[in-house]
Parts: sequence; structure tokens; C-alpha cells
Amino acid sequence: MSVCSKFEVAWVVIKQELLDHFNGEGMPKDAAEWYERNLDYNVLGGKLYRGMSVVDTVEILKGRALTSDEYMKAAVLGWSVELLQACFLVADDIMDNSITRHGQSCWYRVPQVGHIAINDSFMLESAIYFLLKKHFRSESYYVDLLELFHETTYQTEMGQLIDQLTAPVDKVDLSTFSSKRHSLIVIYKTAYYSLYLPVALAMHMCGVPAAYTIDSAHIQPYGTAKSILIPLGEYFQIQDDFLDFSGSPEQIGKVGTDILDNKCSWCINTALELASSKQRMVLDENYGRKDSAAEGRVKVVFEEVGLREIYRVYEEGVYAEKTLKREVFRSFLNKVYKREK
Ligand code: GPP
Ligand code: MG
Ligand code: MG
Ligand code: MG
Repeated sequence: MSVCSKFEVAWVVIKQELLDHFNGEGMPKDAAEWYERNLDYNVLGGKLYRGMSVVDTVEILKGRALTSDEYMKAAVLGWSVELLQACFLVADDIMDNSITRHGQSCWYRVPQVGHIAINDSFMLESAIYFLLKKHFRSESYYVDLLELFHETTYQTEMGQLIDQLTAPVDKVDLSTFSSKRHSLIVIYKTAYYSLYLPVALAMHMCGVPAAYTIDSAHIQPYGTAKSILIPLGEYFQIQDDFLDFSGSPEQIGKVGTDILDNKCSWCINTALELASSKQRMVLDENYGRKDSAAEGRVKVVFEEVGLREIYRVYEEGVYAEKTLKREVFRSFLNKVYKREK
């Protein structure tokens, strides 16, 4: 069985636990069918990078194949990250006025769903805490898991707030954008939950302590993980921003809305740095307008300033830098997990 389908098999069990509990509360059949459809529609269909990376990290940290109990625990944490992502995306698509997600209509646009999507988003989040309690209640690190989910959710909401506030619907002012603002937005709205959360969950499950001293060096493993994963998360969101402009709906499974939505994305920030005064005028007049002809004029400037090439060079630079840092992280991991005192 492929690694991914093993993870997907675990979902069948996890979903059934959620539905059994729901039914056990005496919920009627129509509600159970709705909940199941919410779970199927919103939790599946993504790339599962985040969820799978919990399982991968647990395997790396243990340095051996997992027992079936360990695998199930890691999979519950992985699917909990996917539930968190699903809850965010259902809400994000409403806030961003998006049309499609994962190659299908956004949930709030599905006939009969509408505003119920808000409650469905809440239920996807609450499912996480049901699963954590069921599978981890008696573990010493249960509170660490709860705190991590709560803190990461809060951070993501802070990021979503500044993302939305930097993109007002009725007031386009490109002078409020900057790379610094962009960096803060993407670290908070994406990097913490997408990159740091999965790895930190796996570290808790494997008993990695908050801090310790080795060879008189004071090590804070979660801080080290953060220092590596947050910049990687920034890159992850810059990819998302670039694909919003360059990717076809077939390729990315969604229709890009950043230009229409007046988003402080990597593309517009990069274009602003390079635009001539004439191009700047085109951007000022056309960015953030709910009009596809205006969107087209912005895209022309993006092409003129050579955004594709700048992105390509940026991506290669990130890869080279991360390859180097990987060696550093690996040596850190080896120190931590082979230790006997
Ligand atoms: C992705 O930004 C950010 C999130 C999914 C976080 C949402 C947080 C909430 C608290 C709701 P995006 O809008 O660029 O993603 P996409 O391009 O996939 O819509
Ligand atoms: Mg958004
Ligand atoms: Mg969005
Ligand atoms: Mg996006």
C-alpha cells in the first residue's frame, strides 16, 4: 500500500469515529448526512502535505517503522491538521469571495449550503478536539497538543486579520503594501499552521522536551524547528501567491482572486519595487478593482516587469539555502534522538 493511501485508510476510521459520536448524541439522520458531506467535501481533495508530514516526522524521529498504535496516533494528529486546514479554507473562501477550491465549487457556494458553511467550519475545528481527547487524553503530552492547536489557530487568525485589513474592498492604496507587511501576513496566516504545527505535533508525540543542555549547549528544539520551518512557510505562501497569478484553474484547482481582492501578495509587492512610473499608474488604477479587464491590465504589468523570471530565481535561491540548512537541522536531530541521558 502506498504511504499516502495508508494515511487515507486511517481517515476512514477517524471519520467513522466522528460520525459514531455524532450519532451517539442523538442527532437525526439528515444532520448526520450533512456532517458526513461536510467532512468528505472539505477535508478530502487537497494534497495532504500537512497531514502526511506529521506521520513522516514521527517516522524520522523514531528512526524505525511505527507500530500500528503509533501509526494511528500519528495519523490522528495528521488528520487533525487537515481538519484545521479545512476549517480555515471554508471560512477563507467566504472572506476572499473565492469561486472554486480543489477543482470544485467552494463549499459556501454549493446550493443549500450558503451561510451554514460558517457553522460547518466551526464543526471541522471542534472535530479536532474530540479526536485529541479520544486518542490522547491519558498521554502526558495531551496539554501540549491542546496548547499547540489553540496557539497555532490564534496565530492563523491574527494573520488572516491582517491579510483582510491590508486588502480593503473599497479603498485601494498600494502605498500601504510592503514586503515587511507581506512577510508578517504570510508567517501568521500560513507558516505556523502549515509548516511548524505538523512538525511540532510529531515532536510532542515523540517526547521531545522543551529544552535541555547537551555538551554545555542549551538547546530549545521547538525554537530551532521554528527558525527553520517559518522561513520555509514563507516560501510556501509565496508559491501560493505566484500560482494565484500564473497557474491555470486546472493546475491549481482554484481561480486566482488576489488581484481582484486587492491582496498584499508577493506578486504586487515585487511589481511595485520594479515598476516605472507609467506602470505604477496602471497598477494604481487597476489593482483591486472588481473587473476582469482591470485584472488583465495588472497582469500585463506583472509580465512586463519580468515576474516569472524573478520568481524562478527566487525559488532557486530558496532551494540552495534550504539544502544547506537541512544539513544543520539533520545534525541537530541526530544529537537529540540518539542521546541516552
Ligand atoms: C491562505 O491564504 C490562508 C489561510 C487558508 C488561513 C485562513 C485563516 C482563517 C482564520 C480563516 P489564501 O487566501 O492565499 O489561500 P488560497 O489562495 O488557497 O485561498
Ligand atoms: Mg485568504
Ligand atoms: Mg483565499
Ligand atoms: Mg492565495
